[in-house]
Amino acid sequence: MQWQPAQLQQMYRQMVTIRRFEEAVRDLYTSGQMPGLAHTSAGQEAVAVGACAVLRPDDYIVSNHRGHGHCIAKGASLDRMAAELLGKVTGYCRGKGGTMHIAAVETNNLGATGIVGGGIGTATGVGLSARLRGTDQVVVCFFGDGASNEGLFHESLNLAAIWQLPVVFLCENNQYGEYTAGRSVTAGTAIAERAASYGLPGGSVDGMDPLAVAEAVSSPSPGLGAGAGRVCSSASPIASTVTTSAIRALTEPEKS
Ligand SMILES: Cc1ncc(C[n+]2csc(CCOP(=O)(O)OP(=O)(O)O)c2C)c(N)n1
Ligand SMILES: [Mg+2]
Repeated sequence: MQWQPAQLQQMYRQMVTIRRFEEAVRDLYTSGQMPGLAHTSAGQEAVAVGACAVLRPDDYIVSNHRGHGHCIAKGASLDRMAAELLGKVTGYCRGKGGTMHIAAVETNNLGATGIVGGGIGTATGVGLSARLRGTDQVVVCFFGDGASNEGLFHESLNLAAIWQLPVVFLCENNQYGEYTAGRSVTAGTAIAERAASYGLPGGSVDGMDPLAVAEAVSSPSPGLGAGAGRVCSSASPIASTVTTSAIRALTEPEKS
C-alpha cells in the first residue's frame, strides 16, 4: 500500500491520542473516580489504528472489553467517551454503558462487551445484515487471544465461511487472557491457523506495526476472490501479536 505523509502523521497522532487517553483512564480508575472495571489498551494502539485506517466511515467495528483504542480510531469524540466512562448523561450511552459497554453508533462502532468473545457473534450477525442488505460494507471484529478459545468463535467462523460474510476477525494476541499465559490455555501454534479449519484465509502480522495491520485488514482474501479493490470483503481471521513491552504497559496497578 502507498501511504501519504499526512496519512502516516494522522495514524501516529491517533496512536499517541489513544495512549494519552488510556493514561488518563488509568489515573481516574486507580484514584477511584471511575465506576466499574477499566481495561486499558495501552500497547495495542497500532492494531486499532492500523485496522481503522483502511475502513470507510460506513464500515462497522465490533469491540471488546479493551476497546477504548478501537473507539478512538473509528472516530469517536474524546469528550463523549470520557463522559461515558465517568457515567455522565452526556456520554455516548447516556452514562449507562461505561468503559465495557460503550458504543458510538454514529461512527458505526457497534460497541464493546464485557462477555469475552461475545462480540464475535455480534460481528457475524452484522456481516449477515450487510450481505442481506446488499451493501459492500465490511465489519472488523476485534477480540483477544482468550476469546479465540470460546465456542462462539468457532461457531461464528463456521457461519461466516458458509455464508461468505464480509467480516474480518482480528485477534489482538497480547499473549495473556487476563492473568493467564496464553500458551498454557491455547492449543496449536498460531491462532490464525484456526481459520484453515473453516476454509478461510488467515495469517499473523506484527501487532506493533500499524501499516502491517492495515495491509492485512485491507487485503482481498486470496482464494475467495471477493476483495476486488474493496477492503477485505470475505471472512478473514487474522492474529496479530504484540511484544512483551506492550504486555507490561497493559498491566494495571491494583485499585487501592
Ligand atoms: C464469557 C466470559 N468468561 C470469562 C470472563 C472473565 N474475563 C474477563 S477478561 C478475561 C480475559 C480475556 O482475555 P483476552 O480475550 O485475551 O483479552 P485481553 O484481556 O487479553 O485483551 C476473562 C477471562 C468474561 N468476562 N466473560
Ligand atoms: Mg489477551
